[in-house]
Parts: sequence; structure tokens; C-alpha cells
Amino acid sequence: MKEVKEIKEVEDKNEERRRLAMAEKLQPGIISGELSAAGFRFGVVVSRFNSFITERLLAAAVDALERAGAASKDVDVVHVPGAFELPLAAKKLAATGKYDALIAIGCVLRGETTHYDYVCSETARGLQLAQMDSGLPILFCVLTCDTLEQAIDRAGLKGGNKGFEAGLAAIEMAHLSRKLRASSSKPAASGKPRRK
Ligand code: INI
Repeated sequence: MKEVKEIKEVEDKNEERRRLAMAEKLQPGIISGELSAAGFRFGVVVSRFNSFITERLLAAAVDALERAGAASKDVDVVHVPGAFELPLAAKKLAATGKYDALIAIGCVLRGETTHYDYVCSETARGLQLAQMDSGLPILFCVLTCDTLEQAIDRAGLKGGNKGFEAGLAAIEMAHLSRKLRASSSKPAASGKPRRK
């Protein structure tokens, strides 16, 4: 039994060495986004429902964009009644072709009925559909919380501010999309089809 364990340990070590050697040999082309917002345009869709929370998320998202160099004229904010309305507004903003990334901000709090589940799932589904259909990054900054306390924690208290995080993620995705668009329009170097 002891021998089997020892053999297994030696095999694991060999496997680890093989992986490290491979990682050293391979030089993958790494494409990543940056965190400068200058020259990019952003749209923010924000729900009025639970505005005590959503306005704090909005302020932090805009702060992240502006601190990273976005010009005020390049950031548009659109208000909708509730989280359920975010996907349509985001889809319409995406269709204008004016933006490099959108941020959807909302806060859904669990109540006594199943309403919460419908609003959460349809908001997430609608935003993902809008993002995939339009090809425009749409950042998901919709808090889905059991209690108001959980939401407050994520809108500037213990858990930081999810709006700020969404702002940074929007900048990164705007860069990444631009880079991927540019690299997908270049022909493959050797004329051979690109590896998928
Ligand atoms: N909308 C929210 O953004 N958050 C909620 O917590 C919420 N709750 O709990 O009801 C909510 N409901 C409204 C919904 O988003 C729509 O605006 C409404 O149903 C009209 O379509």
C-alpha cells in the first residue's frame, strides 16, 4: 500500500515537471484589457427602484470611469423604473452604436412572494441576451440580496462598492473588445487559418 502511494507521488511530481516545462516552452499571446477610460464612451442604465442603493452604485461607477480618464461628455446615464426594465433600455442603447461598454445598475431585494425570483432571473437573462446579441459589453451591476443590509454592504460599506468594480470592469472590457475587434480583422500571419 505504501509503495503504491510512493509511486503515485513520483508520478505526480513528474507530471508537474512536464507541465512547468511546457509552460516555459509555450509563449501564449496574451490579450488583456487596460484600465484607462480616455477616449471611450460609456452608457449607464440604472433603475430607480431601491434608489437609496442604486444611486450609490451609480455614483461609484461614474467615479471609477472619470477617475480613469473618461470625459463627462462620454458618459451617459439613463434611468428606468426597475431592474426588469434594464435589458430593453440596454439593448436600445447598444443599438445606437455610440458606446464602447454599458453598465446596468439595479438592486433587487427579496420580498415575501416569488416576484424577486422572476425579476432577478429575467433581468440577468435579458442583459446577457442584449450583450450577446449586440456584441457590446454590458456589465452586470445588479445586486440581488435577501436583505437591505446586504445591499448596503455592497453599495459602499463592508463589501466595498460594486458600482466601482463594474466601472473598472467596463473599462477593461471596452479595451478588450477594441483589441479583439482589431485582431480579428487582421489576416493570419502565415496565411494559414487561425487556430480556433
Ligand atoms: N425592481 C427592482 O429593481 N428591485 C426590486 O427589488 C423589485 N421588487 O422587489 O419588486 C423590483 N420590482 C419592479 C420591477 O423591476 C419592474 O419595474 C416592475 O415589475 C414593472 O415592470
